[in-house]
Amino acid sequence: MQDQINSIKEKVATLIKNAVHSKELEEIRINFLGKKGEFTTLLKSLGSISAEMRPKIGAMVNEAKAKIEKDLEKAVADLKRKELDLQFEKEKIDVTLPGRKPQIGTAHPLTIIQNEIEDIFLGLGFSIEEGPEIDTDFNTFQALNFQDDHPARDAQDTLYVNKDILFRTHTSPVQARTMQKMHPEPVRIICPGRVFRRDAIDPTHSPQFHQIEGLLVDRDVKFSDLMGILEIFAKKLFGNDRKIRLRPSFFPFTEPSAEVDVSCIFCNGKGCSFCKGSGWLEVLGSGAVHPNVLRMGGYDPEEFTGYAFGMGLERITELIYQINDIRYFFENDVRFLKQFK
Ligand code: 2U9
Repeated sequence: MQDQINSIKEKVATLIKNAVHSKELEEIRINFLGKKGEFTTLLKSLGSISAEMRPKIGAMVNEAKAKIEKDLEKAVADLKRKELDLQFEKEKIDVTLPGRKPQIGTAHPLTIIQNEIEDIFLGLGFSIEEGPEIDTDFNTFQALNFQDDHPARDAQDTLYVNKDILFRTHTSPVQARTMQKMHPEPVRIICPGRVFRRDAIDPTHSPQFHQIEGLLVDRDVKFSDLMGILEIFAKKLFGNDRKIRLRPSFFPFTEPSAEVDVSCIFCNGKGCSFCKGSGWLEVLGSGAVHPNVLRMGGYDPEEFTGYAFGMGLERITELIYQINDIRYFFENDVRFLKQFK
């Protein structure tokens, strides 16, 4: 009998040692200590035990069962500990690792420069006006004194929705609308915004780009006022030792008109590759508002005069950041964009 009990104990000890899941230990308990377990079967097989031997055998079996119960409890606890240690190992976090720096966004270079230009003119008493990107032929061309056969009206340059509706080619319609709305009050505005030209994309052309135009209409406005405001603008945006130069030009909406250069921001006027040796960089166009434009805006040119200017935002931004390809501005390459803080 002792041999049979010892054989069960050895079998259980091996099973417990090899168990890797707590449910295996539960099966050992059921198979050996349960009502239909091996000990119960052993006792049933000893039906002919003498009365005096029964208590002795009963005690031997109970002692073996108690030992197995104790071993099972320890094995369950050990297994749970191992499972917990395994889980900790899998889920452990090394708190000494450096934190992951969150990817923070940066302002687009065009936004940075547009904000700088807006701040300069807001500081000079101008307000910001915006308007529709799709506008009428009248607000875009007629109100700006474009003759009917002006090449700018040509479908080669302008994107038309229909005969009278088009994608604005400059932000000038906003100034025209503002004059029609505000006359005879003075106007002192800048008009930033997207404009559209029928142009194939290449390093210097895009069918969509941005302009910032300005308009001042009041009594007794002189051309020298325009030169003064442009000099202040150039010094504030490009550096205080910048100079400006005006060259005669022509625009239908201004007379006289002038292209405006700033002394080169790279060689300070000596001549370099950026300014092609001239010492000057063209930055904007300007002029005294044409009387016809004042009239169509509801202002009597005998009583009111004004000046206007216009610049390409991409052009200014390319100069400041030395960017040589307009396509960088709209390709959204993070490697390009994240350089601008
Ligand atoms: C009204 C009256 C006058 C806006 C002006 C320019 C000169 C000019 C170009 C510069 C580069 C456009 O981005 S660009 O291609 N613009 O040179 N624009 S004066 O004159 C106006 C506008 C509206 C009612």
